[in-house]
Amino acid sequence: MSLVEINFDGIVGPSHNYAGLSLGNLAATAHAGDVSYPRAAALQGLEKMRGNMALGLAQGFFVPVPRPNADWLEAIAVDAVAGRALLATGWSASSMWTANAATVSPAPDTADGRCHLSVANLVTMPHRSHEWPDTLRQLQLAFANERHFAVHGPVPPCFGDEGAANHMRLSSAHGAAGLEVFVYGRAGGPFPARQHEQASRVIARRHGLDPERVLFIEQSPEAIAAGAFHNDVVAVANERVLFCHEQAFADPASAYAAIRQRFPEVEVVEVPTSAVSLAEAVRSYLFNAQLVTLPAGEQALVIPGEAWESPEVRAWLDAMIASNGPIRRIIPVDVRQSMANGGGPACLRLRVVADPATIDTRFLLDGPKAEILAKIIETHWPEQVDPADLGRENLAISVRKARGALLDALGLAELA
Ligand code: SUG
Repeated sequence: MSLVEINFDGIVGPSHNYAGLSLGNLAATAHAGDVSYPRAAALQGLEKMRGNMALGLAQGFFVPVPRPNADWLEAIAVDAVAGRALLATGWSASSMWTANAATVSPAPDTADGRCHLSVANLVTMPHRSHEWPDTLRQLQLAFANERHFAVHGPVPPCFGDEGAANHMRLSSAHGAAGLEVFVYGRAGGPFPARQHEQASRVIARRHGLDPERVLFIEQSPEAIAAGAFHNDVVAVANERVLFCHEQAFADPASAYAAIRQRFPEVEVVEVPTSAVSLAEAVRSYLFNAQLVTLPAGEQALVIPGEAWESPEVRAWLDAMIASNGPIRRIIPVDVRQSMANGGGPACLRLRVVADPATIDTRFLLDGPKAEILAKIIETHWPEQVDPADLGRENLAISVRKARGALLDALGLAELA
């Protein structure tokens, strides 16, 4: 069986909008009230997937969850006096950021030799707290093969869990046993700490991870206060490489030492604050990159265009490439519609190390299927959404119709 890394991107949903719902996510707050472009957003995401496939990487996807979520809006008794922000919580396309869909422990890391996935409860933000039942349905379909996968429900909601965005894996190769690093935040700062330490510990136990190959590291409170609402805004790992900002962790020296002790091969590529400030790292989303291993074995960094255009970031990247470091290629991509809500290239994908032959093919992408997706999006996704339109019946009808057309085309009627 050949284990490879497959990135499952979330297709940007037809209700993609800027409602400013995520306190502590500076991009989302800054764009609150702007008009969004769901069709362009979904096509940008699809183009990123196509670009990664052209690099020779395996690609999967998840479909948007049903919106507006009538059960949720009824549960919170939204009416004319409830307010626009509460209404918007039922319309969010936030399931597109599949780095928050689940935490994944590949088969080589687990006691029973299966790949374990725990759907994230996302309890901290009301608009994301009701994603998980529909996400779980997709995980149960895509990874239904119980010989190879174990799909878990959410951690109890008293412990906030935001999934893979706060989880990194270091290994000599994707298919080898790895060190799983969970990063949690501590409450008390100006913004919510969305990943609780206990949630991460629950996941490590239920996935059957070897305690010798697990670490729990505290995220730096300054990073959260600067807008790094998930660890993947300031750090990303791939195989032997940990790429992070100097201020990503509360105690960086101890964090690196603990990682080195358990995984001596690690290569830490740290960007100093003197080269790229925390504020610029968060603004440019340099670290919200896909650090990938290309088929020839070299590592490439798929970064948002915003990072490529930042003079400080560009200067650091140029010097890094010239120095012959472990990251050999930089690939900028345009995901501006998602970025305006605080979701870069890395937020848009969930990494699963598995044998593609064990996965429901309906969730795997190839060239012809990408063509079909593009046609559906071009035909059915609204061109633009003004937040003032949320709640309108004609928008609800077109959003539901768009998702229905997608499910029909993919043979996924059971998700309707
Ligand atoms: O949860 N934005 C998302 C962005 C998630 C990014 N994911 C990772 N870092 N992995 C969030 O904050 C904004 C929605 C709005 O305001 O309308 C939002 O939910």
